[in-house]
Amino acid sequence: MQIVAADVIVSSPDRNFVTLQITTDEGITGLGDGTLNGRELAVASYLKDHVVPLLIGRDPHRIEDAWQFLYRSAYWRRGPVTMAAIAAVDVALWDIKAKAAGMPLYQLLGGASRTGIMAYGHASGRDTEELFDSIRKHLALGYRSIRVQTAVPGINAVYGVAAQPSADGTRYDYEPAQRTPLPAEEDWDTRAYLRHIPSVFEAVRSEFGPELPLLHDGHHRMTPIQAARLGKSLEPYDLFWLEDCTPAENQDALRLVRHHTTTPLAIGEIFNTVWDYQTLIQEQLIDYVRSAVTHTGGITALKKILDFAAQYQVKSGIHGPTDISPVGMAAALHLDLAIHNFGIQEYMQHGALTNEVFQQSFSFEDGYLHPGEQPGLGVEIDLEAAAAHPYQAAYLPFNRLKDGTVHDW
Ligand code: EZ4
Ligand code: CO
Repeated sequence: MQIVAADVIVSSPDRNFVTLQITTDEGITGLGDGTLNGRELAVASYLKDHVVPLLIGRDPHRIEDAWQFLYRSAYWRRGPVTMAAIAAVDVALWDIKAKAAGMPLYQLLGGASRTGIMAYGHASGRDTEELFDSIRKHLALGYRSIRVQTAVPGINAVYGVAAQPSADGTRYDYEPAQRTPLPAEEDWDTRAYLRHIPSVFEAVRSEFGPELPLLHDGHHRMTPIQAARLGKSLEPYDLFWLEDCTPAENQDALRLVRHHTTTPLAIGEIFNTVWDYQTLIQEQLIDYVRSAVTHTGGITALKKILDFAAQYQVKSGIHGPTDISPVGMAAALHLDLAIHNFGIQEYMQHGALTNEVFQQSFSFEDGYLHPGEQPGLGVEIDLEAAAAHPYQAAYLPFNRLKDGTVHDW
């Protein structure tokens, strides 16, 4: 088999997505996700201008070789743009290989290690009542694990809090990228946050009981000692994990947090390679790997990271917000089903327009996801529907402290 074409499709149904479609001379096509929220066109150009010309004529079955070739021949390694582009190629090739084999992709990754994939959803609210409503809605949808984010008194806009239910009554989620010409400015006050959050979890535990797994995302905003204090103060509420408690470019920061708290730690949604995890995994400073298939160079690379993690009892917690396309989500689900050290899968649910562009065969029942039994990933793209929703510039917000200093968002 030979690759005869590779097309980069940038569409914006509910939000922007970068999709790579690889076509072979046998007529089999494969899809890969290269969406990088707020920087989509950089990946599209990387693919179109620098990768697609290298793919034509290659044997699509040689996935490991394609990965090593794209990673090493660029000379400039790592980074979110490069690794998202490599991921798009990698996942499209796995899709082709599995379609050629007539099997769902998870079969080629070793087969199913479980019957279903436990998912967590995003509940949020501006106050306790709104938060409880949101948790109840998620429970009604079948979710058995819930991430909790709330507003903080004294802060105007906080990551992860849906501002209001949508007018048409459909369930809402928090979509951080906004279709604005400039990134929106939000505000932040760590002391106010640290004072408030334990009371939120106390209220949630007393309303919903001890069993429901609860998660929380600190979104990179604390120093190690602040994160240590938060982890410690949340211990009575038995979190499933505390995510991104510090900006983890400095892996050593997690050692301090770890020495102060038994709250499980999850990190890595902005990581790109196994090297970002080296200290964290080897020294068992974290409990869950948060990388997306889309941002770490695809299934080939994330499977290796998770196999490394398994040796240290570190589990998967694959990133699954709406800025991972249905193609990237499907790739995650096949990997989740196959690996032994599965932890949990984030599942935010895409909007109706996105589901028109991407036809999917996965299921979500009783809190558990399954990628389905279609050969390949089980996702097809409707090119006409995609073309009807062209790219729209959108940016993630950023934070400033009260005195105007830019802060991690
Ligand atoms: O803010 O994917 O755990 N999930 C998250 C996400 C990220 C977005 C950024 O594009 O932190 O909501
Ligand atoms: Co996160």
